[in-house]
Amino acid sequence: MADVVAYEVVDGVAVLTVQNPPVNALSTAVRRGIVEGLARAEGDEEIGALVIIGDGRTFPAGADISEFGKPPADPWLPEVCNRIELCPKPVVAALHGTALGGGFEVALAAHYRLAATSARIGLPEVTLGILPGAGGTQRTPRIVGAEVALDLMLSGKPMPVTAKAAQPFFDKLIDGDLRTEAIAFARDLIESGAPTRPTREMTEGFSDGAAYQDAIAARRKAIAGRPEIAPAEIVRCVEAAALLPFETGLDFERAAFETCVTSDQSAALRHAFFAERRAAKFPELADGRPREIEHVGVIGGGTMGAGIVAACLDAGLRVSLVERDNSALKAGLERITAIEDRALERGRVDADTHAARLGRLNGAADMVSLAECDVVIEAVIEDMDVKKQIFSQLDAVVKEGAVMATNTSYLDVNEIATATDAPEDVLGLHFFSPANIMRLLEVVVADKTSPDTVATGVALAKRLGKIPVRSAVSDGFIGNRVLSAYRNAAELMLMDGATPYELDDAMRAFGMALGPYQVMDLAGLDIGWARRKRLAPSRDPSQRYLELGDRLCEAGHFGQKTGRGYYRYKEGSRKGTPDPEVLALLESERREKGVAPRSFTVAEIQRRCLCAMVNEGAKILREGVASRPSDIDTVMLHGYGFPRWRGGPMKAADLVGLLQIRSDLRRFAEKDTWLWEPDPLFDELIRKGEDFESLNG
Ligand code: TC6
Repeated sequence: MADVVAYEVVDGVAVLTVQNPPVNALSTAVRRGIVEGLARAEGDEEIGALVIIGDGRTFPAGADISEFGKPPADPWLPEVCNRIELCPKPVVAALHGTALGGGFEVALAAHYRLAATSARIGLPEVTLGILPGAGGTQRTPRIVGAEVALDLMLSGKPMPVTAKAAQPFFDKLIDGDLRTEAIAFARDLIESGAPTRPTREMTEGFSDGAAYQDAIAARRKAIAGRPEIAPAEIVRCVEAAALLPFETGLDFERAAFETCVTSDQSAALRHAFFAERRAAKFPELADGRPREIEHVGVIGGGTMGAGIVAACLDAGLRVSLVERDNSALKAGLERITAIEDRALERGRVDADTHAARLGRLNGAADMVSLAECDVVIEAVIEDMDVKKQIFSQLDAVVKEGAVMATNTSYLDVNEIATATDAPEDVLGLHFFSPANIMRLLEVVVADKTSPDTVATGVALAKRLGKIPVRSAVSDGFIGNRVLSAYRNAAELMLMDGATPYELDDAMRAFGMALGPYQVMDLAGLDIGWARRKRLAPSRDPSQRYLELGDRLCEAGHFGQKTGRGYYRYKEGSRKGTPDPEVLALLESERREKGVAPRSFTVAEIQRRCLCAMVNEGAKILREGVASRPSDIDTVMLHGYGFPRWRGGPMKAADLVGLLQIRSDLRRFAEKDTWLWEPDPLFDELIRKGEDFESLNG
């Protein structure tokens, strides 16, 4: 195996090339390799300067995230950075690709920095619940001041090296061959007798003390009250950089890093990072080969269909929209145009791109136009008969091997597939609204879906920039099943004495983007009502059922779009206020049912909601609907506003402890056993001393 850090001498310059694919993460071996390379170059009189560069697609994109949470191995990255900075010979970092996190910190510790013009830099540690703990919080502000440093560290977003704010970091941006230019630059340093230039000695970033303090104060205010630990620690460290001597600042940073890296939040955020990458690994990809996708058909130009079309156009695909008649077609095309116009108005695309996107779109009121499509996605109303009729017509017009997908949120994809003669080409692609923005895509694999069809679905997801998650056929797949359990828990608490407003406040405090009743008002109460009516004949009469939602719908209160739902909305406002009539309806239902209301603490509301989600998650796993617990987490993080810093419901349960969750479930199960009875998977895992993480593979 080649060394993870290659050492080569060119013309008196030692070139240290990190070669640790895919992203040159700074693993223990890489850190050792860099330190060894430094020592070798320092001890060799022939060497006048060093270059650190990355092989393959990028300069190191960070510390090796999989090493956090394990016992630390020497040398630590902060020591490596110090070694670089204290090297008596000039060290040049030559950046390309994505120089992120610890990778960028290595560059900050070097004495000179060059970058390919296409490179991007960033300090995304905050997205993992940590901070740039290899001196990044101390060195960055010394070069660029607090404003830009905090921008990089708190947003976590990469910045092109060509951005104005990035200029102070670089001595030169390179258009040509980076390695050749870096060696030439190092040669010039040797020839001119240029000194080392330790970042720790720089003071440019502190030159405007008032601006520095203002930036700190503004960020502190912006994050006040937020539950995440890392942003506050970052602000403290950047403040310390200006107040403390460098070495003391490093100690300060180290303590703050330890606080972050050992927190549950960081464990959860690291879990989320790997979970969304693991989700894309479908077993079918071992055999399945994706078919070519250039032309997509979408049937139905409503809100969801229009969003799907926009997502495809934005990804450079040709799209044919089909609607049932010309007026529906016109409305659908207008919806799509409006989405693309908004992107133009907001400056997200230029006029040429906007025109090119719409130029790839055509529409028709009959299915014949779908004959040449590689994939067709049906996005019409949730009605099995309508869908089956569409699929039988579709089967007759599409070319051989075209993938036929349904965007159903709940219906049985196996049954839909029976309407065709090619069930192996049928699968579910469950988009989330707005489909051109939401990154989650549940890829529903039916009994007869072929591996090639699955591979094509996954390839399409990636092309659209989505995170695909595999689900088997099940009423509500993964996300809507978990959501339904969450809502059942909420409804039972309402029945027993809580208000929708207490529920929403408690779940927002838990970290959900919106409370369950706010979400229902936003999505439209009529959607759930239609489903409840569909399922009414099969509802178990022994299960307690709150009728409040049905009463609201019968009164025409469908949520935000009608100005009334669980909340009241002023004309044009999305912010609701509690509605006393809703509370009166609730009280009267409780009276009718003979329920003596009791109060619920915030903690109990949160625990009941979490337990309901996790218990359903366990069922979903045991039934094989989801492939692994982390897939359920990915769905809930990306489709349902579950707080990322909790890692998703299954990770949150692991962090609470499965014994505790099972004991809570047993306690809740004294009433409404149908919802709370712990799934047998809990016993199985607890017996083996395992948790959900152990099932992630
Ligand atoms: C840090 O540096 C802290 C420093 C302070 C220390 C004291 N480690 O995303 P992709 C894997 S914190 C380990 O699909 P892309 C990834 O799991 C770190 N593994 O590729 C995947 O593995 P798989 C700060 C990593 O081209 C494979 O590489 N840095 C790491 O879409 C490909 O990844 C970051 O947060 C890592 N650091 O995007 C950057 N990075 O094939 C995190 C990637 O087995 N990384 N992997 O599934 C990224 O944002 C992106 O990977 C990317 C490339 C933009 C670099």
